[in-house]
Amino acid sequence: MVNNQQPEIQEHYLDRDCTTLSRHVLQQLQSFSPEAQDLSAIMNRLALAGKLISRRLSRAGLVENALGFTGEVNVQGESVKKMDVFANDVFISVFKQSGLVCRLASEEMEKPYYIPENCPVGRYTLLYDPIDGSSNVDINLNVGSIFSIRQQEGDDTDGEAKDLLQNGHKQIAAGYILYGPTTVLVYSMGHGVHSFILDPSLGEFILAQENIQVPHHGPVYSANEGNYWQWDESIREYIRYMHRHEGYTARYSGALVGDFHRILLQGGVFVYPGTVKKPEGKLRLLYESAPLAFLIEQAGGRASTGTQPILDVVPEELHTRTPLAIGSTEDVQLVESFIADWIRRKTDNEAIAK
Ligand code: AHM
Ligand code: MG
Repeated sequence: MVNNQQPEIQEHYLDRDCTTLSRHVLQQLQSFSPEAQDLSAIMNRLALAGKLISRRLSRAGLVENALGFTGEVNVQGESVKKMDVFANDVFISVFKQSGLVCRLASEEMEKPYYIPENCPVGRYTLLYDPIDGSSNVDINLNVGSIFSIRQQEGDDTDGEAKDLLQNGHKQIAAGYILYGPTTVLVYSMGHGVHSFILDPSLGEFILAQENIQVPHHGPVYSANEGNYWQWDESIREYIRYMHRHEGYTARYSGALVGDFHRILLQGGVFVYPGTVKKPEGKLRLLYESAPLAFLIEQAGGRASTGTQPILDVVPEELHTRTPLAIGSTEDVQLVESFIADWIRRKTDNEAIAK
């Protein structure tokens, strides 16, 4: 029986269900130019990669060879998980024949993957972290994929991808896919931040929220306090300040994408500073920090190394790491103020000692 009771409500839901990712991208770009068509097609491919990874994760405990380690160590010196390899290969398979990209650079590969000569080559480069938070995979907790799109500059005939060693303002688009109770894709092309939820019955990412704005301040701070004695004094002072003041609460999931998503929607700050063992921290600029910095700035927030905006950092090499403080403007500024204060005191003390 047809329900004619509330046609406007029905129309609203149908409209929402029809706002798929690719339609949204074209609306955002307000154009059907070849560039807009390419970017829309890239987002579609990213959505396909997200669906394939989401499907694998949802059945990981039931299929052979989905969980656990491969026994290999990656370029970062980290043990590789089978899911890292699977997800890395998914992005390559999805883009190899697409004619949209010329290279794919991943956290899991020492050098970029160049599209072979017998395949159509596009003008864009995809940079990605196939599985972010992979320590969560084997225990059925949320993980994510992070992506960033840049245009190739120059011909890169030596295969060194030197044009990728530029700051984060060069990103054309960035986003992530969060594999949680639902699979969520969040992206920005420099016109706001928008989220989509995968509707498994349709196999489509459907618009959930448009123009997300991060609150100016939030209660959450997200840091691995297990590193407390590895941090320098400025960060320890900051954490002690958070302990002593009311209105703050800690949340840390072990997957940056999950922690970031919470902060994007509810406010707060994620902090991964340098440690004694890793003075530049753990997070990779091109695959993790810069794409999320692009998103948070689009959402009205802030991303910093503690002393410099993340988007201004020029990497020395493809796998350069940076300390990261990201989230609500006020909360990131608080972290920066502790670092600035500590640098000032150190400089003063050094001057006195001379
Ligand atoms: P990964 O991409 O190899 O999983 O590493 C990045 C992850 C982030 O998702 C997370 O915030 C961080 O590493 C956790 O590291 P730690 O266990 O040192 O707190
Ligand atoms: Mg990773």
